[in-house]
Amino acid sequence: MSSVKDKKELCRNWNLYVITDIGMAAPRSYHQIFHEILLGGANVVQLRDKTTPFETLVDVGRKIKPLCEEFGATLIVNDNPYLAKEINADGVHLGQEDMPVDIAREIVGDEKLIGLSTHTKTQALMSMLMDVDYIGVGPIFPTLTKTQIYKPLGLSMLGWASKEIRIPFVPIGGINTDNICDVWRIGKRAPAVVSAIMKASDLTAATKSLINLITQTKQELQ
Ligand code: TZP
Ligand code: MG
Repeated sequence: MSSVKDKKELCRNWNLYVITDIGMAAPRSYHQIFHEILLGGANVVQLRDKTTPFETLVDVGRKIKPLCEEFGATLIVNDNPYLAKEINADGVHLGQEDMPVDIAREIVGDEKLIGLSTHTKTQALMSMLMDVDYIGVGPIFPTLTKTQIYKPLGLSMLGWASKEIRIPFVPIGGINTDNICDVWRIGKRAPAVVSAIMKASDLTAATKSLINLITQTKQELQ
């Protein structure tokens, strides 16, 4: 990746942003989780793990990065820019309570993506003044995956974001087969999912079915 334009282009081509949860996907290994998701066709995957030690995640990262490359998928690391740098991931995703964006940028450099979670219109608008490449917007619906500190924003937030937010964004929170078509219709952006894939018995089939629903909705709108 070389320019800001290339990075924006990459984000705009994402089809489904899958976030890992090794607990939900047990007893699979990270290699199995990534392989199943990538076989399902997702072209961006986030390694999200708040408990495994750094060194273990470095070992994991060294195995899954070549796998993502083989499938042409973007690899994002949650929370930790040092881990993103160490395993040469494509980017890091930060929360509002994580390291400030400018410090993360110094660690990862200009070529890598920085994503930022936003939970209010103000946070989403502020992100456009920051050195971030894309934002998460959510939770859109109630979710059990993340301890709720922000109230669900609803689909109306996505209508607003699709008009007002001039950088790539990813709807997140409680998105599943029941609502993903509405999310696409209103937000027109590929959403991020955790439990809709991680809790499925067949991760490949679950990934395919969400991508198919998005593809169908896109076609209906053309
Ligand atoms: N950030 C906002 S909501 C959320 C994160 C990480 C959790 C989304 O998980 P799920 O299972 O797709 O609702
Ligand atoms: Mg975080």
